[in-house]
Amino acid sequence: QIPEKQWAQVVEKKGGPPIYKEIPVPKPGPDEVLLKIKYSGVCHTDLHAMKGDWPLPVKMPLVGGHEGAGIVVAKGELASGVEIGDHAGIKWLNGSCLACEYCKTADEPLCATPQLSGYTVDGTFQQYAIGKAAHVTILPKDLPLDGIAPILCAGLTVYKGLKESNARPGQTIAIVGAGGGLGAMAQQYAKAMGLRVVAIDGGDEKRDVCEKLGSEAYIDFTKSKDLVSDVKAATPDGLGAHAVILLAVAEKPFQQAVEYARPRGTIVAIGMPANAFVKAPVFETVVKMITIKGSYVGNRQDAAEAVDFYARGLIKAPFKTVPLEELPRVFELMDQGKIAGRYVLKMPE
Ligand code: 8ID
Ligand code: ZN
Ligand code: ZN
Repeated sequence: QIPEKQWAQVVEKKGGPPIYKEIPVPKPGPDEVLLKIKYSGVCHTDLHAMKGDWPLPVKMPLVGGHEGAGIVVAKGELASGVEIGDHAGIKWLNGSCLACEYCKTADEPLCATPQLSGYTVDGTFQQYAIGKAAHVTILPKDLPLDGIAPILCAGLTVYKGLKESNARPGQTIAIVGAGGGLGAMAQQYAKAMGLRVVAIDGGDEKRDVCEKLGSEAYIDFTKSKDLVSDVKAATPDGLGAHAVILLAVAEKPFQQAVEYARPRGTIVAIGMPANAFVKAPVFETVVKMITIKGSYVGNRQDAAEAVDFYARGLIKAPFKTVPLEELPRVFELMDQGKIAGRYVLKMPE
């Protein structure tokens, strides 16, 4: 039985805070499904959305969240490929036009008219959330919905970013922001792909997490006197990383990475600090033949593959579970850079 009202975290004005209150349960349109969300991860993107950090208009009032795992409880008459009772996930790309060049070539995150969960449409910080049937990720029923929630953005995004880095098994990848939500996942996917990991983050709690996740070296950016030479020294031949994955919510690493990437190295920008620029010295970029690129979530197949890595037991990133009510506290910790791994919100029953 689907109720009329439900609990949600609603951001009513730019800057927040989120208000825990009762709102109506939405009704799915013809091409949509309604999920009873069980768990939702909290991504730093949700904090950027509340703050209005990006040059992309955000819906207000807003129910954030885009790592929602739950059960399909209703569907529109055109919603195919997904059945009531299925376990499914709502990710950042809630929907796309399915007709443009990008959608037709499986580059749907680049669609010019997307619906973005917890940004341009309401997301998963509520008990019942809507997703386009074509874009929800079907989840195997034997997997725990709390553990799998962070795969829907963090896991998917770093998995895609690692593919975009072109790093090969045996090569070294530097992960910047390695102790955060995306970073913890990145270490696990990198390891599963046979890469060697140099983790960069700040503080001893992040060090513990990175060591447990199998990084070969941890470099503390708050303590290192020469980050560039420390990263290079941590690679087996001292030449630097074959690829760098930038996940930090700070501008400096985006300007520094070219210095510790090895010749022919690839730098993948994924983190999106407000008002930041990727800046690199032209001389070094040229003579080292460096590639600098962005990577933005992943397509539907990437999502299925990212889930499959999890299903095979290869991904064990740390997370803490708290009730939906505690979102404001999670945002505070996140703002202070104090979260090692991910927080996952449990919806009220
Ligand atoms: O598709 C995409 N490109 C995409 C998808 C999902 C998320 C992009 N993102 C973006 C988010 O919007 C955010 O900007 O990736 C960024 C990281 O998201 P997150 O992992 O959810 O954030 P977090 O858990 O707060 O982790 C950030 C980590 O960066 C570290 C912090 O200590 C934290 O562990 N960090 C910072 I802040 N400054 C650093 C520095 N200078 C740093 N680590 C190393 N060097
Ligand atoms: Zn996200
Ligand atoms: Zn499109």
